[in-house]
Amino acid sequence: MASGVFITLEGVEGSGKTTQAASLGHALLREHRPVTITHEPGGTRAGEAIRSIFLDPAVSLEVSAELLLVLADRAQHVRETLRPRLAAGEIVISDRYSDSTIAYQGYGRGFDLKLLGDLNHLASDAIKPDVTLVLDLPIETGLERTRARVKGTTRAPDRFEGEALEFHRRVREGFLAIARAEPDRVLVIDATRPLKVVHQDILNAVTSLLKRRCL
Ligand code: Z5A
Repeated sequence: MASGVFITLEGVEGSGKTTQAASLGHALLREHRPVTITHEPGGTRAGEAIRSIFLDPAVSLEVSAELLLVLADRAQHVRETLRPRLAAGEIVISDRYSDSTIAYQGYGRGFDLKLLGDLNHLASDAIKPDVTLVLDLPIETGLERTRARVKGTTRAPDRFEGEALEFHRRVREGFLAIARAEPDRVLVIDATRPLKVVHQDILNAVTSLLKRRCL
């Protein structure tokens, strides 16, 4: 495979991944670089169908069904979007990827981490991010942000927004544990700071990666 660069943004809910993925994408496009911004669950037609079941609070899902759905989404996303774009030499930015499975289904739901590693390997066709930026903040701050966003709208909380605080705490700890285990790939960014400051840290990390790759 290819000359492309794979960047993932991870973190708990409301940490700013979607906003920062867009700002990073715009900054790289201004430098005339080829960029694809994508997300999980979703990012393909099949993935968007899976996403609507996955997040629907009215759909009751067994935890194993939840896990298999997110892996099916990843298998499609990798083969339909990620691998071809990377093979074409693009910079691909994904809002969530396989570390979310370790954090949510592993640390959050309690699935065996070794089993998840093997399943992630299968679903991702062994495609690993070149760099992962974990946007870290207290879960209360993230949940406040997402609540403020839906205030005054008719949107109901999704299946994950309705989970107990303890679940979200375990997920945050999961992301931090992944970062401790893989310091060469994963960078933790303090996401409590203003948008522009967080953006600058992300851009610095990506710029230094592109320089190392002579891109
Ligand atoms: N999931 C899983 O269980 N297993 C998996 O393997 C995968 C996913 C891949 C996807 O939900 C759910 O799927 C997710 C985990 C699970 N559920 N949870 N939790 P999603 O895609 O709908 O939601 P999300 O990924 O959690 O994203 P989010 O809630 O939209 O948050 P975000 O993308 O991190 O943040 P944002 O939308 O950019 O910002 C949220 C608000 O905060 C918004 O109003 C911003 O303007 C504001 N914001 C952002 N940054 C700042 C700063 N720095 N200061 C102030 N305000 C800010």
